[in-house]
Amino acid sequence: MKRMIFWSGMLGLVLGANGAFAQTSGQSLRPVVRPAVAPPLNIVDVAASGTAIEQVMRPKLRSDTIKGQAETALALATSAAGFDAWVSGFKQRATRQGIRSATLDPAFRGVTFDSDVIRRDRNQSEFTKTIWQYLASAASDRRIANGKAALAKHRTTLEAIERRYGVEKEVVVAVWGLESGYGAYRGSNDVIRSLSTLAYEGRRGAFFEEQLIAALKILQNGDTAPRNMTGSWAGAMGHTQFIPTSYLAYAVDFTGDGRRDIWSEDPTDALASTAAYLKNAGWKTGQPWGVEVQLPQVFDYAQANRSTKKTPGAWARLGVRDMSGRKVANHGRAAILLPAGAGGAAFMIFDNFAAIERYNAADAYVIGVGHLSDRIKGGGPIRSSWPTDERALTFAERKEIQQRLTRAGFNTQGVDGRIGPNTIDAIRAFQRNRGLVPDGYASSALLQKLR
Ligand SMILES: [Ca+2]
Repeated sequence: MKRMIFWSGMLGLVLGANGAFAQTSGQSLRPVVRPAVAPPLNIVDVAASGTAIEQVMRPKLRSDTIKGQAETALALATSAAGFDAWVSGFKQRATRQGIRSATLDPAFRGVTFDSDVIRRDRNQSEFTKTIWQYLASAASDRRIANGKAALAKHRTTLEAIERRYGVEKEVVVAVWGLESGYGAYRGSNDVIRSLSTLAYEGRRGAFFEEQLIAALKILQNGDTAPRNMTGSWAGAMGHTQFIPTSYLAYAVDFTGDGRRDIWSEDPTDALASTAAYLKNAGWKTGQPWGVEVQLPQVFDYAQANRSTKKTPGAWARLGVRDMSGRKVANHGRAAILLPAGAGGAAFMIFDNFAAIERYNAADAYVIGVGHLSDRIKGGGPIRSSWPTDERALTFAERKEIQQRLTRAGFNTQGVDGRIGPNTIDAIRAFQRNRGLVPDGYASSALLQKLR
């Protein structure tokens, strides 16, 4: 799962630098991990009441009219009728991929179509959050306090995991906090039922069928039993919400009982699996994910770009300093990230930013994990102000920006509602052309100028 890759994961996509998040209520947690295809992004707001915040990249199918609801109900009834036949066909495909009937039969015993899963898949809210609204939840006082308590409770285990994988315990705890509220919201859906429903009739059938095959391999390995394999409605499992393919690739047995058990109350295997995942993604021990910085009065904003990397010393010569006015320590080459454009906080981000991104590609998620880990470690809040008079753009508005830019001669290479590198480049070109600060930020103010 990676940046600019779209997840499909469980749901959403990455909106790129200007990420806005769509929020779904009552959602479960989501998977995270990067798939060969596109993983979903989702972030769980633990502090609240199991409310998840997700990024949505695609237009959602809405059924908010009575007619739409009736059509949905009819479609779901029709779908349920075809489910058993689909399962029969799927079992043949699974057999050809090495899944034995001794695994398939108990896995599908009593499994029925789950119309609630499809409703959740289709009813993503259009409501979006800005980066500062997202961070207020991701690093709320409550989530910070719960993280400190979780770290204290599992300190010995987390220190052993840190020694084995080289990933700092506060970072592992922060992922845990965002993915499941430190284990409080792991999801109680039957994973085989959810994945087979989504593979059969969801929007990304091929992706979910791949996940279903992976889930059956997990059962065939004997790591857990069919009805004990629970997770989010979209198949993300355990304390740190691994999707099945990521589990197969990265989960570890840290307790030494021979099973990679990420479903139990004991979070040990899940936390070690997260550390193993980050290590595999290139985690560098001791390197920060990022450091909040202040930019000089005169700064070439075209350099605030993920592909422009310099040492902290080189950035310091351009006037980039930490919030105390000092040169940032030399942790390696870094880029400057402006998640809310020139009007908000700036971060000097190191390679570990990209490692967290492998877990979930949304900038806001990565900053959320990183900042929460800093706070759990005792660090202070982000000091810069945010452009709070701005609001999150809707999907339709993001498309309108792309349409208007392209029409004005600044080609976004397509109109898909996602603010990716091509759109950011087009925004910067437009801004330069109009004598504006070329920060590439897609804002409601920018849309006004385009109109
Ligand atoms: Ca184990």
